[in-house]
Amino acid sequence: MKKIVFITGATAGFGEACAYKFAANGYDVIINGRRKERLHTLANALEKKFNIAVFQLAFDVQDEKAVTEAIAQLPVEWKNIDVLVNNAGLALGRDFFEEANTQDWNTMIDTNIKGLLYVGKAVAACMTERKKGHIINMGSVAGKQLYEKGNVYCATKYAVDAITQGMRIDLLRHGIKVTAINPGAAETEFSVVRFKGDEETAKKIYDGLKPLSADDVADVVYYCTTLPAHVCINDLTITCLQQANAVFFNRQA
Ligand code: NDP
Ligand code: 8X3
Repeated sequence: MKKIVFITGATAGFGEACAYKFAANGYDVIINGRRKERLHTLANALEKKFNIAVFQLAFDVQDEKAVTEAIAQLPVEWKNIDVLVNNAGLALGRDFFEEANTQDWNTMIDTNIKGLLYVGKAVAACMTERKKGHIINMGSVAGKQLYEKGNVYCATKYAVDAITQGMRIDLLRHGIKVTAINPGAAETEFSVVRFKGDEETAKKIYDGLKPLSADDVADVVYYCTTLPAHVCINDLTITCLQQANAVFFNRQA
C-alpha cells in the first residue's frame, strides 16, 4: 500500500521541494497552501511525472475552522497519513522591536505558531487512531538563537521548538514520531515575503553565500522518515557550510 504525506506550505520553497521528494519516492501527497493555482499546477506536475495521487487542500493555516473542516472532510482513504510536514510559515519584516509593525507580529504568530498547532492537532487525531505516524515541524536556527531585529519571528520558532518537544512527550504513548528540522539561510521565496516584495533587499541576505536550497532541506526531511521504526530524530539543525549558527556567517567577497 502506498504511503501518504501531508505537506503544508507546498506552493513554494521547502514544501514544494518536499512534495517532489516524497512523490519521487512513491508517496501519495496531500498538498496545502493558499494559492490554488499553484496547487493545481503542482498536482498536475507530480501526477504526470511520478504516477502518484495528489489531493489538493487549499486553506489558510491561520483559520482554525478551515483547517479542522478540511482535514475532517478528507476521504477516508486519505486520512491514513503517514507523515505530516508541518511547514507553512513566514517572516514579515526585519525591524527593531520598538519600530516593528504589530500586524506583522500577529500574522507570524497566527501562522507559525497557531497554524502549526491547528494542523498538528487535526492530523495527530488521524495518526493516534492508527497508532503510527511521523510529524515533522519546520523550525529554524532562529528558534535556537536570537539575532538583531529577529524578535518576534525568532520567538515563533522558539515556540515551534517547545511545541515539538511537548508533542513528542504527549504523543509518546501513541507511538508517533515527532521531529523538528531547523534550517539556516535557504534561498526560497522566504526573504521576498519577509521584505514584502523588495527583491533587491531579499537578495542581499544571501550575499557572499552559497545558501541551502529547498532541495537540500527536502532531502533531510525525507531522510528523517527513512529510519527504522524504532528510531526517531528529535531535532536536526542544518546550515550551509558558510553559516555557523543564526548569527555567524563567513561571507566571501
Ligand atoms: P516560502 O515563502 O518559499 O514558502 C512558504 C510556504 O508557506 C508557501 O507555500 C506559502 O503558501 C505557505 N504559507 C504561508 N502562509 C500560509 C498560510 N497562512 N496558510 C497556508 N500556507 C501558508 O518559504 P520557505 O519554504 O523558505 O519556508 C517554509 C518554512 O521554513 C517556514 O516555516 C519558514 O519559517 C521556515 N524556514 C525558512 C528558512 C529559509 O531561510 N528559507 C530557514 C528556516 C526555516 P501560500 O502563500 O500559497 O499560502
Ligand atoms: C529563517 C532563517 O536566519 O532568516 O528561519 O531567520 S533566518
